[in-house]
Amino acid sequence: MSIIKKELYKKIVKIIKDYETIVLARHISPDPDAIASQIALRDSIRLTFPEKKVYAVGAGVHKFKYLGNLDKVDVNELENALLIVLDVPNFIRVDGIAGLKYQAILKIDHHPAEDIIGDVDWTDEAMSSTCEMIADLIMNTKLVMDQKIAENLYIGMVFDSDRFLLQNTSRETFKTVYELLTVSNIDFIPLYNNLYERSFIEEKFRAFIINHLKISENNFGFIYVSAEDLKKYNVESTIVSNQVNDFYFIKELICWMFVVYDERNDIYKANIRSRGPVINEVASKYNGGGHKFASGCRSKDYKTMEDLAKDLDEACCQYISEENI
Ligand SMILES: [Mn+2]
Repeated sequence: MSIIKKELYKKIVKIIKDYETIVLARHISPDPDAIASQIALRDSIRLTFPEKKVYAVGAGVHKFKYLGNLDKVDVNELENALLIVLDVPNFIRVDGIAGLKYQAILKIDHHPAEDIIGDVDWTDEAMSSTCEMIADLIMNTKLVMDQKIAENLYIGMVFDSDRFLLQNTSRETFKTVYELLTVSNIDFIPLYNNLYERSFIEEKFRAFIINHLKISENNFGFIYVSAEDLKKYNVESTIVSNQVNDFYFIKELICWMFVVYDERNDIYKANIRSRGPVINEVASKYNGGGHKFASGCRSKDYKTMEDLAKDLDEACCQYISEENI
């Protein structure tokens, strides 16, 4: 381990040690990396420092319940807390901390930096998942690991890297996975049941996307899913973001954008993926964010989605001419 990293890990353990009350938070609409990193680090802190009060906050998601329970706690009543922010770079997307009076922030994240700056800050865009960071941290400090923590970290790493297919999966990622499996000896194959099992309805909905996706001459894919479409298939709007990763390695697609209308919140949500042009810079023009090749955007106005789609198509066009594809 490099000296810089050793120093960083020391600082992380020190700030955790320094606080009696600790609140761990992550982004709204959480995915397995967000929830697993939150629960794994909470459980590890509890095992290492049993006297501390440690809470994982934010709204739970039924289908990720297998990762463990979140804590029902009134954050307004907590004082002098350390806030640990995981897997999210901006305050506006942190779930469950409204009214919390925190003294300091420890941030651990693999998204491009935005407005959250930790008193101890470990932001590394090169990492494939937040769980990869937490796994490496726990294995190289006095923080304690157990079976369940190891399982959660493994699930988060597999999910965010899409089974080690995506950008940012590195030799270091495999090294961390190898070490995690070695020290914990977890049975990892059965974990895929929770992560990848899906209903036949979801598969039918995927067929709907396949049948209705429009692909431009610049290899840009676009689909708009209306509230009526969702009703017809009896699915929630979150199904769209769950499926966007299933469209990698289609020859005719270098970038794709799925837009869904979320009726409950009266908002249009776009999920964008790319295996060519950098897309988060394009999306940021429309207040979107995310990673270089996995991005998203929300707007009350459909026109924003159309404009963003046009810009992405243009980015594809440029990418193709530059790369001579
Ligand atoms: Mn993540």
